[in-house]
Amino acid sequence: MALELVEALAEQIVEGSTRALARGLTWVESGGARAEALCARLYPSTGRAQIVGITGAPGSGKSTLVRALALVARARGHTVGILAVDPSSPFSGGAILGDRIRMSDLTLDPGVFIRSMATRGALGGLSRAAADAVDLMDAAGLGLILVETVGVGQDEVDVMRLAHTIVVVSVPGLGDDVQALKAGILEIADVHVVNKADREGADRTVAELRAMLTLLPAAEDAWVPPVLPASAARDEGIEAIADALDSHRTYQKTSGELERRRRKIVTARVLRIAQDLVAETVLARALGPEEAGRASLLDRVARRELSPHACARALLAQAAGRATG
Ligand SMILES: Nc1nc2c(ncn2[C@@H]2O[C@H](COP(=O)(O)OP(=O)(O)OP(=O)(O)O)[C@@H](O)[C@H]2O)c(=O)[nH]1
Ligand SMILES: [Mg+2]
Repeated sequence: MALELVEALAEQIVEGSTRALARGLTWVESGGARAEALCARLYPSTGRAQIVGITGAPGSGKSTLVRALALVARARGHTVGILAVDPSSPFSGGAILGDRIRMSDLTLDPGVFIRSMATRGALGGLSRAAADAVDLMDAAGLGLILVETVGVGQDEVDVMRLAHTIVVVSVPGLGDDVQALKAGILEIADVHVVNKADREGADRTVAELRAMLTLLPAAEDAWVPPVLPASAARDEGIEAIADALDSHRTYQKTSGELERRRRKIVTARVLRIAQDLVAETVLARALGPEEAGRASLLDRVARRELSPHACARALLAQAAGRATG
């Protein structure tokens, strides 16, 4: 890996070159040493952007909302980065393309940068790559970064944990609010949007959500997540959502919550990377060719002579011995 290449690309990204940013994001998507080097080089230049995660059920209107919010943010003078994280299989290219087409009028604006990212199913890969991608956008000077991901599982909740502000999008009358609660989505919301408020039942969903929020534990001076009806398709209620994002930012800054959230974000991120490294090292230890003799450890587990716990500990101890020795 040519370090000069990393350095040159990093410089161009910081200077705001869109082409360089696009190239860097491709690096990040494929992962590996050069991506790690690029992210390390750019990390000191991050920390300025407001990172907003937008999640919710499939088809709830997240992309439509992201588009509308981006337009409002542009009118308010912010530059905007959009990262659409597609959590499903690599075969979902159609959905990504669909998002791109709907976003197309934004792509003409040089103050907006849009990127879709598909997962490769790597262990911890999704949230790690998303966090690195957001860093690159941040280092490129984009002021508001909107990260869209569908709220269906733990991976997606993990992606949301990179955001300073989390917006959860619901729609009227699905009656699956309780399911969302189970998935841990509702608890992480800083702002609730009831989209498709042009449809019947929006008032009830707003009321239900507000009622549910009162059941969640909250400290006395804590931020109370607003529940905002909107129609992203009709551009209604979007200014109020943008206002809520601003208010949340202001609250975070004045209360010290921003520093706490940042701390939580980096902690989760470092843990995830460390977990991946441990998993890789242990797996390499267990399955690597040079360990042909020791692969019998796994055979012994299969034969029930060794417990999975004992085997994992043994492999970890060996890996640690190699790392320090
Ligand atoms: N009636 C109505 N339809 C909407 C509204 N917002 C979005 N839609 C429609 O809902 C459908 C899904 O919108 P998307 O923005 O693609 O939803 P999404 O949540 O990004 O979907 P996925 O990314 O596939 O999970 C589209 O047909 C939109 O036109 C709205 O406010 N009202
Ligand atoms: Mg979408």
